[in-house]
Amino acid sequence: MRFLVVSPNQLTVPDPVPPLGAAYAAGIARAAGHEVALYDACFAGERMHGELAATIAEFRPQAIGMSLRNVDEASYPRALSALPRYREAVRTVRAAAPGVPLLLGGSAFTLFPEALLAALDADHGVAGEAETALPSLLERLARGAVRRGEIVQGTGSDLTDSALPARELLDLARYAREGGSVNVQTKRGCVFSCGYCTYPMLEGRRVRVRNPERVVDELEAIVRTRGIDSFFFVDSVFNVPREHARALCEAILRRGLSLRWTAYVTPAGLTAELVDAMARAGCRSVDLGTDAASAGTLAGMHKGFDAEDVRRASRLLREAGIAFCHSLIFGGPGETWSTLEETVAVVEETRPAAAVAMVGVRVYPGTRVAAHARAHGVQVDPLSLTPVHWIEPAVADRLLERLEELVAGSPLWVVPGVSRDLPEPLRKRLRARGAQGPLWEQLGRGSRPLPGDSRG
Ligand code: B12
Ligand code: SF4
Repeated sequence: MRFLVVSPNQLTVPDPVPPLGAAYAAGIARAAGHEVALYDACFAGERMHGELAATIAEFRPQAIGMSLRNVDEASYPRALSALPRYREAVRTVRAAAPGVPLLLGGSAFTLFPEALLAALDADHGVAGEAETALPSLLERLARGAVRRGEIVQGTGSDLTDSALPARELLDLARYAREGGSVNVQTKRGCVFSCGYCTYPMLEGRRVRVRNPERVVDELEAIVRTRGIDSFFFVDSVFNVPREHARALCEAILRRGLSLRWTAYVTPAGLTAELVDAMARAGCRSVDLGTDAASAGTLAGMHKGFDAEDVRRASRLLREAGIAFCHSLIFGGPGETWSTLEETVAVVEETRPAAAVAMVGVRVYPGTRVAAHARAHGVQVDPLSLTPVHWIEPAVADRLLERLEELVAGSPLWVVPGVSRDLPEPLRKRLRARGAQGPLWEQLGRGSRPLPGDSRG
C-alpha cells in the first residue's frame, strides 16, 4: 500500500522536537513492505494546508496515518490545546483524499483513544506501540477487513530494531538548529509507579532495552550522514536499569564518538560510577525527575526516593560537571505549606541550573492521582479532552501566587503554565548563536560547585 504518515504537531515549547513516533510509524510500515511518505507540519504554520494537500495529490496514498503527540501543553493555568490544529489537518486530509482510510496513533492518541477518534471523526486507530499493530492493521486494510471505529491495541514489542525511524524523511538539520538536538530512544518502559504518571501506560512497566551497539550505530549514522552530534535520549528514565545505561555509555566511548547529550534521570539509585560514565560519554545535562523534596509529598506521589537522594544525586551531577534541572510538581497529594517550603529550600540548596515547576498535577484517567481526585469529588472522564488539574486543598488558595513569587524572586524558577520557559526572542537568539541541548543549560544559573564538592 502507499501509506502517508502525517505529523500535525506545531507546538514548539520548550523546543521544536523531531516527530520520532511518526518517523517510527513510517519506518515500521516500510519494513513491512509498504511504500511510505511523511508530511511533517512542524515548521509550516499556515502553509500546512497547501503543503499537505500537495503531498496527497502527488503521493496518492491508499491509507493515511496521523501521529498525535500532544493533547495540550499539559501546564496550568495556561495550556494551549493541540486539538484545533489536529482538526484542521483532518479537514485538509478529508478534502484532499476523500474515501482514503485515516488512522490515528501516537502518545496523545494512546492516552485518549476513544475521545480523539470521536473528536477527529477518524476511521481507525492504534493505541500504543506501532511495531506489530500497524503492519497487521495495514494488511487488513488492504483486504478491506477492518471495521470503521476499530482501535487496535499495540502491545510491547521486543525492540529488536527490525525497523528504525525513517529520519531521512525529516528536516533533521532544522530540528538540530532550532531545537538543539535529535531524539533517540534506547529502551521503553518504566518500573516505577509514580501516582500521576502516564509513561507506564504508554510504554508499559516491563523495561525492554535495545542492544547498546545498535543504538550507537544509530547515533553514529546521524553524526556521519547529517553532521549532527547533539542528542536527546527520550527514555522515560535513562538511569534504570543502570547496567543498560552504563553499557550504552561504554559503547559510545568504545566507538570514539564525540557527542553531547541530555536525558531524564531519576534520583533513585543514581551512582557515582554511572554519573562518571555518563559525563565521559558526552552527557552535558539531565532533567532530574525530582517532583518534590519533602517526605510527605514524595510519599503522596509514590516516588521511590527521599530528599536525601535528591541532595546526593544533585551533588554527584555537580561534581561530574553535568548541568541539571529539577522537574517539580507542586500541590500533589499530601502537599501542605510546610512540605512545599521544604521542597523549595532543598531545591535552592542543591543549586540546579533551573527548577521547572508545575502548578498542580495534571490528572490522567487510570492513575492513582485520578483515584485521589475522585475520592475528593473530582471526576476524571476518559472521554473528555478537557484537562483536569488536582491541587491539594491545603495549598489551593495561594499556590499560584507563591509560584509567581518564586519566578519573580529568582531566575532559577520556571513555571511553564505561568511564564514560558524563555521568551521567544531570547530562545531564537540563543539558537541562532548555535546553542545546543535544552536551553535551560545555557542560562548557567546555579550548577556552580558548592563548598565541600570534590571538584566542579
Ligand atoms: C522525551 C519527551 C519530551 C522531550 C522531547 C525531547 C526530544 N528532542 O524529542 C521534551 C522534554 C522536549 C518534551 C516536551 C514536551 N512534551 Co513530552 N514527552 C517525552 C516522552 C518522555 C517521550 C516522547 C518520545 O519521543 N517517545 C518515543 C516515540 C518513539 O514514542 P511515540 O511518539 O509514542 O511513538 C510510538 C507510538 O505512539 C506509535 N505511534 C506514533 N505515531 C504514530 C502514528 C501512527 C499512524 C501509528 C499507527 C502509531 C504511531 O508508534 C511509535 C513507536 O511504537 C513522552 C512520554 C512517553 N513516555 O512517551 C512525553 C510526552 C509525549 N510529552 C508530552 C507533553 C505534554 C510535552 C510538552 C507539551 C510539555 C511542555 N509543556 O513542554 C512538550 C511538547 C514538545 C513539542 N514541541 O511537541 C505528553 C503528551 C501528551 C499530553 N499530555 O499532551 C507526553 C505523552 C508525556 C505525558 N505527560 O503524558 N517531551
Ligand atoms: S515519573 Fe518517571 S519514574 Fe515515575 S513512573 Fe513516570 S516515568 Fe517512571
